Amino acid sequence: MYRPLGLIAVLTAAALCACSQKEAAKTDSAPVAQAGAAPASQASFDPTTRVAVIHAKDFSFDAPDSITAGWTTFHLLNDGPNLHHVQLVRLDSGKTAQDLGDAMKKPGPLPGWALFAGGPNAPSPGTESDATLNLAAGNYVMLCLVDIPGGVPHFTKGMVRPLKVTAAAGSTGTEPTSDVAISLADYKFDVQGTLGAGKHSIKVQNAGPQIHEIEVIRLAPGKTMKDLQAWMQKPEGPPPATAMGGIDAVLPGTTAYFTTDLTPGDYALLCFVPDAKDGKAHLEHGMVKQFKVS
Ligand SMILES: [Cu+2]
Repeated sequence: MYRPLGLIAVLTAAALCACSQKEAAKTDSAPVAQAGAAPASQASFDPTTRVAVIHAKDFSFDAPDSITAGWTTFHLLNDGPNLHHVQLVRLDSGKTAQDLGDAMKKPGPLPGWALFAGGPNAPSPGTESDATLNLAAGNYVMLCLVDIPGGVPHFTKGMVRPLKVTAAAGSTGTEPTSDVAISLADYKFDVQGTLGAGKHSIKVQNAGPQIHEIEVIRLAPGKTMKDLQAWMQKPEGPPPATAMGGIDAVLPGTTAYFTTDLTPGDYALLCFVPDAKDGKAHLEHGMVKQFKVS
């Protein structure tokens, strides 16, 4: 296991956050705004539908404390104002979130007891994403690795929360059906099926050998990947793309599902996971797939 967390955070945030310096400034006054805002978000887990609802905001998760093992759909609502996601990490060997935090402060690979288990990838503020995962029983932690504003990962500001997955007494859910399959490999997205306009259920398989993620972005009208890359180098002004979710980093051999609703426009699939060998984001190794929806 490698140590991709910081870089994922930097790149994901730089590339996808709908926040600029303006947003960062706004964040300072967020507690005031939130004081008069609508009732608190409601997290839940319904063992019948096997849907877990998670709300993310600056800087906390509202989420169920426990779910049962099996296929579960994680529905993430980003209440903003910044970009957030849910990276699930399974903690084996009795390790805790505190142990993980300590391990992440040290250089070098993450210990083998910390297993990347996916999660709903980042939707732009005010939007939603989902991920359907088949989780084994165990102790997990939910993290937000986004580090805007200020370059400090959100998990260090409170976006870290334990999730207990208990052995299922009843239903372990059903594996979703899909109309599009995307295989993740070093370093490409192999799409089977058609990413046309409309709703899709997408099956994601990590064919390895490294961990990978998938994030769907929609380019703003008239913007190109070159604009996005330039903006990533120097994030000034509004981002030239919006974030539409996907599946957070998963181990090789993992199958997960997400849904998306595509409208005409220019899109890209991206993997920001830093490479095991040189630390560069996988997208710099070519793990970018652009497509057009007409
Ligand atoms: Cu966050």
